[in-house]
Amino acid sequence: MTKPQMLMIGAATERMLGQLAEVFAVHRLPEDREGFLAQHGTDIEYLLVNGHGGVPGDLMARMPKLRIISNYGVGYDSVDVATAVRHGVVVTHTPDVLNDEVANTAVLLVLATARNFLHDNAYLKAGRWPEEGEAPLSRSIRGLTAGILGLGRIGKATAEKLQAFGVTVTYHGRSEQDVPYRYYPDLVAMARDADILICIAPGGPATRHLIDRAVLDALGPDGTLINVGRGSVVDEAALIAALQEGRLGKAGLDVFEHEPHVPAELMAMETVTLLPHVGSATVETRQAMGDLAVENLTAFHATGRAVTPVPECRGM
Ligand code: NAP
Ligand code: 8YV
Repeated sequence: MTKPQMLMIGAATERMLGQLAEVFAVHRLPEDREGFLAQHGTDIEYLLVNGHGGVPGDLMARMPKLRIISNYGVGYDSVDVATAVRHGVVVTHTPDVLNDEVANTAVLLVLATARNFLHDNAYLKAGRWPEEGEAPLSRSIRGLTAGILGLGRIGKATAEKLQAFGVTVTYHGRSEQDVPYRYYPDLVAMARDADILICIAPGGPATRHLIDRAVLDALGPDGTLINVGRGSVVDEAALIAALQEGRLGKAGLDVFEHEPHVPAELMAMETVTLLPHVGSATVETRQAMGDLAVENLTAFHATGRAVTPVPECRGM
């Protein structure tokens, strides 16, 4: 029997490829996108994308038999869900299995920025310790207040971990939740009262540049911005200006507005700790995410139902 046709855009692990090949005829989108679509576009029913590149609406129009898009990641702002729903295409993602890892990344960024660990590591390796003596003192996080923008699955996991370090948690979102943390309906007010602002909100038009000059100024010269959500939530130009002008103290960033391009101004600043979008990037967590991304495709193939559709596609 011929296998159903599946297209893969972006990276996947060997384990995922092995699992997928058992069920599907797997294609990778080649450089010659037009040539591929002309030859195979009308046969593709299943699509796997990674959360970075996503799938634009115009590509969907070239695949009229498309039934499901499985996103290998929880954030799906790069998938045009409205167009997918209009075409009757189910979109799935990988919630929960990465909460712990991404929360660890957020806490590590909080600690790395406060304690200057990467700077101290470079100081030692450059041979400066014997020459220049002890590295400068850093700051403790005990007793600080962290305001979380986006107290969702990952935000809640981060809040729990921060409490073990003696950090008080507050949060902002569109709605108040039944949680033991103070809710701020106003993001600027939360930033004003916080030492650390942690962004774990999704990307997309609704959250674009929520963290702007006013929020950064409210956080202030002793404040720290941590972003493990999406780069688009932060006005990067405003962030660079605030850091350069000393209106904001420090930043720890895993995500950027135009990945994989990171502004040279951010790279040049010692007060900034940068990671190349590795929040969930461990073997263990990527395995769990990969298994779920594949299961969404195979379960849909076998039963017509996906395991973890995005909220907009529940019931499809
Ligand atoms: P989630 O459970 O859906 O939580 C998202 C939170 O954001 C909710 O608490 C929501 O609260 C808040 N939110 C949504 N829209 C908002 C808006 N317009 N204004 C203010 N708050 C808003 O999602 P999650 O699983 O925790 O994942 C969160 C995000 O983290 C993902 O979408 C992804 O972008 C990012 N992420 C990054 C990495 C990484 O590698 N760095 C890894 C995984 C995920 P309300 O509904 O009350 O507003
Ligand atoms: C991954 C992420 O970088 O899940 C997300 O939303 O940003 C990350 O876990 C990515 O999606 C892996 O493909």
